[in-house]
Amino acid sequence: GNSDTGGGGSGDGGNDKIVLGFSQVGAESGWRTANTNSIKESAAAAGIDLKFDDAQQKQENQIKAIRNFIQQKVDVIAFSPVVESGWDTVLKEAKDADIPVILTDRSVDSADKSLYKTFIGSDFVKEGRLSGEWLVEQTKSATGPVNIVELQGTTGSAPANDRKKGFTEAIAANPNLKIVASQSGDFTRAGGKQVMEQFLKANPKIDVLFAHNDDMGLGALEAITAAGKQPGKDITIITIDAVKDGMQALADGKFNFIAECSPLLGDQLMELVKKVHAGEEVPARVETEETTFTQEQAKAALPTRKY
Ligand code: GZL
Repeated sequence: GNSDTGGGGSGDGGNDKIVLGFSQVGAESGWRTANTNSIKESAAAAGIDLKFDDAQQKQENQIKAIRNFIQQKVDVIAFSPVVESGWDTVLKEAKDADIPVILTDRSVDSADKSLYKTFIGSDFVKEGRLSGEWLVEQTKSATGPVNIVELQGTTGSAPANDRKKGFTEAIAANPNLKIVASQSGDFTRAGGKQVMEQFLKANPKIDVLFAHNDDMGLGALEAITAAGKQPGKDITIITIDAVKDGMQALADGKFNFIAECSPLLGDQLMELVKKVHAGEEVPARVETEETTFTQEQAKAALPTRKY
C-alpha cells in the first residue's frame, strides 16, 4: 500500500512520543475517508507519532504493513482487518515482538484472544437488525411478496457477514419479505452500480434494495434511474453508514432509511493506545455511539453533519 511513514522516533527512545503503526483497509468509500481523517486528526491532537499505511483493500498489503511496523519497533499497532480470517500468523509475530495490537472498525475470527488487546468499533449485527426491523414495520400490511435485493459488502469482511446476519434474522418476522438476489458490491459505488444493473435485468419485480453501505446504494441509484424506476418510491432503499452523500440522498427522498455506522473513532482509539502503551487494563470491546435516520431526521441532521 501507500505508506507515509513520516519522521518521528522509532520507539527506541528516538523521542518520547508514542509511535503508532496503523494499517488502514483502503480508500474504498466515503466512510473510509472519514475514518482515515478521524484517525490522522486524533493522532496529531493526542501527540502520537502516526505511521499510516493504505492497503488498497488487499490483505497481503496489510500483513506487509504490520510486518513493517514490527521491523520499525513501533510502540503499538492498530488496524482495521479487510477480512475476518488469515491474521493469526502475523498477529503472533507482533505478540512475539512484544508489540500490543488494537483492532479497529472490523474484527478478526482468531480463536486466540491474546493476539490483540481490544476492539473498538460498531455492532454490525445490530446495524443489520435495525435495518430489517424498520422494513418489517414498513411492510406489515403487505398482502403479497415483497422482493428484496441485497448488495453485500466486501466478501469475508465482518461488516458484510454481520449486517447480513442481523438483517436476515430481523426480516424473518414477516414471511412476505424475500431476499430474491444477494451479491457483493465490495463497498464501492462502482460495485453497487454494476451489481444493481444485473439485479434489474434478472428480476422483473424488485421492491426493496438493502445495501450494506451508502456508497453501494449511491452507485445503485444510477442503475435504478437508468432503468426508468424512481429510487425511494418504486424501490425502497435501505443503507448503512450515514455519510454526508448518503444523508443527502435520504433527505432528497432517494433513500428511505439509513442505519448509522460512525467512522469517528479516532479520539477513543488514541485513548486506548495510551492506556495499552502504559500497560493499563482496557475493556475487551469498546463500542461506538450510533443511531438511525429516516428522511425527516436526515433533513434535520444534515446541516451539522461532520462527515
Ligand atoms: C464499517 C466499515 C465499512 C463501511 C463501508 O465499519 O468497515 O467499510 O460500512 C466501508 O463504507 O467501506
